[in-house]
Formats: sequence, structure tokens, C-alpha cells
Amino acid sequence: MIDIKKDERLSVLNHSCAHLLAQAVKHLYPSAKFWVGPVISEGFYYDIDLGDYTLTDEDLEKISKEMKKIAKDGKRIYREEINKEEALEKFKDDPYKIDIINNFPKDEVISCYTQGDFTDLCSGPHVDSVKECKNFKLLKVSGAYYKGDSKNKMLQRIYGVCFDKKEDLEKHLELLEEAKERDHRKIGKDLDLFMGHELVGPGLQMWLPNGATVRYELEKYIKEKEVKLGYNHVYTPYLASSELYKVSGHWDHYKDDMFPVMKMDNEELVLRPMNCPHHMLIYKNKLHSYRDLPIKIGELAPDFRYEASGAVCGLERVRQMCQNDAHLFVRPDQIKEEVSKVVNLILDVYKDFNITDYEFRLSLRDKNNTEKYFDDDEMWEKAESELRKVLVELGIDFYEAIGEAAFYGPKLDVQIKSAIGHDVTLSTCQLDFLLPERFDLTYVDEQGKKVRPVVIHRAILGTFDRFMAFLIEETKGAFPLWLAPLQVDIIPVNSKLHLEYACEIQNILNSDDIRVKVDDRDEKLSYKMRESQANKVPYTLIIGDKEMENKTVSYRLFGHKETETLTLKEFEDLLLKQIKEKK
Ligand code: TSB
Ligand code: ZN
Repeated sequence: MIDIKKDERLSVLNHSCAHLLAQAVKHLYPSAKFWVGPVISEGFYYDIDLGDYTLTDEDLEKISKEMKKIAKDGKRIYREEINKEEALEKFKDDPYKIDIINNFPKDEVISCYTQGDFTDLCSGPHVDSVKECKNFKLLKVSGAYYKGDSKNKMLQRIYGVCFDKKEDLEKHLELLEEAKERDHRKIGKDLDLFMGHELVGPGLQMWLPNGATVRYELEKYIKEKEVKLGYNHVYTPYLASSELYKVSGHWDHYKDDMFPVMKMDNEELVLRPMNCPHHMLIYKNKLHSYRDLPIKIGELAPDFRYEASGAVCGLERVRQMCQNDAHLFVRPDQIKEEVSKVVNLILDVYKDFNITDYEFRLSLRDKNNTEKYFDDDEMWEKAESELRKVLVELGIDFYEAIGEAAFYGPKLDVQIKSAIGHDVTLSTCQLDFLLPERFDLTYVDEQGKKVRPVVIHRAILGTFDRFMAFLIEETKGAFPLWLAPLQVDIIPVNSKLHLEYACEIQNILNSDDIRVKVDDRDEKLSYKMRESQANKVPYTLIIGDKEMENKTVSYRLFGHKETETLTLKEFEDLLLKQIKEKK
């Protein structure tokens, strides 16, 4: 889907359309007060204060009609430059605009844009005439706190999008509809994969049997892969004394993302936001020689993060997550090789899941943000350049993002886009010279001296939560055979006559660990087949007289209309082969 903000022309057009929206709102609700109306990747929005009144979908239609009228009238849009004093006078009835103006330096030249009877404070640029904004659509209205702060008043945010051509708008709206259909929250509900509940709370999802089956397969898949690569898996507690996070530095640099301390007697416990500190202690539990390194400690580990309630999103952003985590303790001379191996593992896994639409991002620190990042220029420069070198050597395209590093070091993140357009990190590989220092980790080098190892933090599937969200959207819920919650749905044509043979097939496939069910309900065949398709079961078997007599199975593959027939043995072998090959 097009990123409006990245397209220069569309960006200006959408900004002008935000003004057009504000003008229409002002006509219909003269007491409306306006905050800001920026362009975003999805189009534009405007934050508006309408007192106690809450806008409805019908109101959006009314506003839309008024916008069309103004656009048709076709007034020109004029830029005007004024000084601060004039601006304060011009917008004296708009407290939010006054707030913005007050933040300008005294001798700032302030620009505003006027179209007909409406003037807005704005740095521009804009299109020449409101006529150009006629192909728009208002998408939705939602609440938004003034300045994004929940202590402030809730304003109403109207979202919209605008294109030059009617056809482009229509195509875009179609894509939006499609994205809604692909949204993992919708599919997750339709296919009984996971659920939330207000009594549990925002960002806390429950995995239902279907979703849990997929997750179990994912866990098995990645753990087996890691074991082959020399990882050792551990289990560690989800709680720890707050002291642990004071040693690690989380207390100073990550506290806002953690749940508050639990105080008992004279103890202070916290829910862990990451697993690194526990793994550091496991490494430190023994003396290590240079010959033992790299040591790879892996864990499928639950973590807890205080994500804002407005930011949580299905399984994509949760407050309790389970990381596919590992910490690699390496010698400095092993950094390049081990980071390359992690990158190759990411690429290998992506091949298995047929993931092709992603971007590598080198996430760097923001030097000016001393609150988030520990202060050691030399350490940062070294770590950042090591990661950059690996990407260049592997010939991987990437972009750099300042301010996206972890507090302990730079990251190599793999970014993907969700169906509704969120840009999120799936996999990550991070280089860390800090935690080994803070935990005083050592190994004995060839000269018998104690020296520091380096830590690589990495999560290949990221978290099972976010990976599942991604997988649901990629497959639209039609999981590949090896992951499908139910792999084979057997429908006897006659639930009495053909039941015995159906159960015989079920037993054979069951003994191969294939997930299979016999649908012996007293329903019509066509109804059962439709339901099987709706549940996106890879193989639907139809078992009647012919199949029973010949010891064959007739099946329909999900999404196909034709029926194929094989002997039971051939069918069994086909399934086993496909599961093994992860087709
Ligand atoms: C890789 N200490 C490292 C670890 O060793 C770490 O915690 N890195 S992280 O903060 O980047 O998190 C790892 C991965 O978890 C991210 O790449 C992302 O895929 C996933 N993740 C982060 N926050 C959330 C969340 N709120 N909900 C779901 N998944 C998340
Ligand atoms: Zn870590």
C-alpha cells in the first residue's frame, strides 16, 4: 500500500485536504477548536475539540458533503506571512493555535493559509486551489488526547485520505478493505486462534487450542534448528529482584517500559522485561576458557513490558510476550562470524516461511539522548561499525535509523509491514559490550589472562506473539500443512455407512502424528465441506462407497475445486512428505 507521506505530491495534497476538512467542520460546528492536522503514511488527520459532542459516522458523511461543496466552489489557497503579534491576534479565539504560536520565538515569521472564509496556521506548502482536493474519503473518527498525553483532554481525530484521480482513490479503498480482511485480529477471531478479554486486560492475549497448536509447532521448529547450531536451552524465572535490573542498567534506561515493583516484606520483585540479565548470571556461574566460546544460551522466554494501552494491537504488540531469545557469549575475534551466522539463520528461517517482504534496519543510538543510552562513544562506534561491516560483507541492503538502538547497544533489525500498515521489528540481532562489563563477565584467554567476552542478543522469530500475528496476515489464516491446527478433515458421505472406514483412516493418520478429525455430525455433506473450507483446513476428505470399496481416499485441497483420489497409503506418504518438507 502506498505511503502517502513518502510521496511529495500526495503529501501536499493530503495536507491541503486536512485544511479542507477543518473548514467544513468549522462551517457545520462553528464552536469547533482545532489542534493539528498532519499528513501520515495512511493519509491525514485533524484533531478537533467539539466540546462534549461525539461525532458519529453520519456526521462524517455530513462533513464529507460539505467538503465536496467547498471543493466544487474551488477557492484559491493563499499563503500569508505575519509576525507573532499578528498571529496571536488572528487566532485569538483558538486556544490550541495560541499554544502553538506561543512556542515560536519572538521574531519568527509565521505563515498561514487562507481558502475562502477559513484560515489555518501552517508552514505549508499547499496545492493552489481546494478544487484539487475533490477525490478524498473520510475514513474514521476516534478519540485522541491533546498532545498525546492521557492527562489532557480527549479530542476527536478525523482520519482521511486524498488522491489526484478518482480511480487511484478507489483502488486505494479496495486495498484498505483487503487489509481489513487480512488483519490478524479478525482472522484470529474467525479461526479461533486467540482471544483477549477485558477482565484480563489490554495487551494480554489467550491462545486458544488452534493457535496454541500452531505455536507449539513453531516452538519445536525453532528449538530443533537452534540445537543443531549448538545452542543450549534453559528455563529461568519470570521474576527477579529489582537489584538484578539495577546491575544490568535496565533500572536507569528501561524503567518506563517495566511494570512497577512488587514489594513484600523487605524484598522488591519485578516482572522481567528481558532475559539477558538471567542469562548473564548463568554464564557467570562457571569459569570459561577461550576454547569454550561461543557459548549460546537460548530460551523461549516470557517477558513483560508496560506497553501503552493505546499501542497494544492483537498479538502484534502485547504486554506479555514470549521471546525466541538467545544470548551468544563470544570472543571479540568471533563477532563477525557469529553475527553473520545469526543473519544467515534469519534468512534461512525466512526461506522456510516464504517471507520475502522485509527490510534490514541498522538501528543506531541517538547521541543526544543520554537518558536512554549509556555514555561511551568509543564502545558505541565500535559496535555500530562491526554490525555495519557484516551487512556490507554479506551484501545485504539496509537503511540506518538513529535512536532505534537498545540502551546497551546497536541492533540489526528486520522490519516488516503489518496488514494495517504498522512498521514493526520481527527479527533482531544486537551487539553488546555493556552488559558483560556491568556483570563483570570474563573468560580466560590463551595467555591465561581474564578478559571480557562480547554478547550478541538475538531473537529470530522475535516473539511467538508477533510472529504469529505476521504469519496469520501472510497466510490469511491458511497455514501451510505442517502448521495447520487441523490438517485433515474427514467427511463420511453417510455418517452411518461410511463412519467405520473414516475412523480407520483417522487412526492410521493419527498414528503418524497427523492432526485429523472425523466430522460425524448429522449435517449435509455440502454444509460440512463449506465449513471445512471456511476453517481453511488443508485437506478435506470425502469418503463414500467407492473409497470404502477400493480402500482409497478422495480429497480436496484448500482453495481448490477439483477432487483427487489416491490409495490410503499414497495419501499417507504424501502428507508425511509435505509435512517434512514444510510445504
Ligand atoms: C533479543 N534482549 C533482547 C533479546 O535478547 C531484546 O529483548 N530485544 S528486543 O527488545 O528487541 O525484543 C526482541 C523482539 O521482541 C523484538 O525484535 C520484537 O520482535 C519482539 N517484541 C518487542 N516488543 C514486543 C511486544 N510488545 N509485543 C510483541 N513482540 C514484541
Ligand atoms: Zn537480550
